[in-house]
Amino acid sequence: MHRTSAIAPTLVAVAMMVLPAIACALPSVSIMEPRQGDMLTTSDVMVSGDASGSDAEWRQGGPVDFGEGVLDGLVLDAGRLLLKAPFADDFDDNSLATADWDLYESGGVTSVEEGRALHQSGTNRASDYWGGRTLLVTKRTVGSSIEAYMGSCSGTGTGWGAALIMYQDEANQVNIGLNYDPPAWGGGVWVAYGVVKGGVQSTGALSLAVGFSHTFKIAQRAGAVDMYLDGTVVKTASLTLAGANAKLVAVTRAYGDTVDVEWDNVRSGGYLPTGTFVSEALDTRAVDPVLRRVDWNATMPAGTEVRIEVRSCGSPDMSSPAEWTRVTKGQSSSLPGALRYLQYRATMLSPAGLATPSLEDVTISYGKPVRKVEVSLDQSS
Ligand SMILES: [Ca+2]
Ligand SMILES: [Ca+2]
Repeated sequence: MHRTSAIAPTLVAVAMMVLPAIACALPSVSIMEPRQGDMLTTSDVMVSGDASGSDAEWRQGGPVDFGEGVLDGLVLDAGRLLLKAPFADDFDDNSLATADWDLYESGGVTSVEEGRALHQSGTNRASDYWGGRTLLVTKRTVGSSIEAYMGSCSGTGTGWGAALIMYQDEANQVNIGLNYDPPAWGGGVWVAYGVVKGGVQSTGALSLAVGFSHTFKIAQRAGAVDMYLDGTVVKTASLTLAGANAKLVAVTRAYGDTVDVEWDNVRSGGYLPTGTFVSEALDTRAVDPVLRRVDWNATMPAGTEVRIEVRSCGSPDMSSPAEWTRVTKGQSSSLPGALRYLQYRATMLSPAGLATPSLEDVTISYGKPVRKVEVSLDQSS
């Protein structure tokens, strides 16, 4: 120890517990006759009291926390995690997903994803009814149901329409949508359906369309297919469609007719059988945190499940982490040992796909033992 100043400066000794944050039982730190430039040795610093560390809680939930993790097969909806539908497209990125859709266009009518929606529009340059069609077909089966929102539908000429189709093959399919006929053929825009069962087709008008924004849905149940308009069954057909996919179609009747349809929020019924969420890594700011309790809030309809696992790692990039360890809800004993950075993984299950669990939040409580006390000398006063 060396002392170079003849007059002892006024020192304010500030004891700081850097690891961990302030505990309820603060140890006291005394600096014995400090001088500017002093090297502190253990004989100068005495720690007394109970340096017992502190407890902390990592609570995760809502769009921000869940938005910082990695979702696979799940969606973040109103701050909760849910299983995804087997097929869904909100057309929000202005780029048609060619991995999901096959596009068929003819006669000058095109399908373009723009403005967070799908637009099917154009002018018939062919001479037959289907000449001006545009078809967009999912490459996936669509589960028990398919629905789509029609934001608008309009056209000019002798006839035009747009429909959602649940499609098994040319001989077996069901559609519902809007269809315009000129006055001589009934007049007005109608909600119309079409059923092809074993190659036999039946079609009909259900009601005059009130406005041109509607949600259409086609849903299967045992031996029957229900057609919905804005959430209400308006027609039922007795048939079964196997491995069906969905088509969105816009048609015009004759050369020069135009059609302009906006589709959005295509969604298949049911849910994926499984999905996972991996959280960001939490820096506990403790060398060896102690897990105290893991808890969460979830809704689990019959046939669904939520599993939570935790792991930790000594580095923030979670390279070479400890193994995932599954924990039970509210578990507060026999928890795994932890390193500085904590992470959890939620696995959501719905084997039959009929309902989705909902994960609202996850809370991990942990203790931070004292391993180090840092002291600084503030000589400013
Ligand atoms: Ca897209
Ligand atoms: Ca959209």
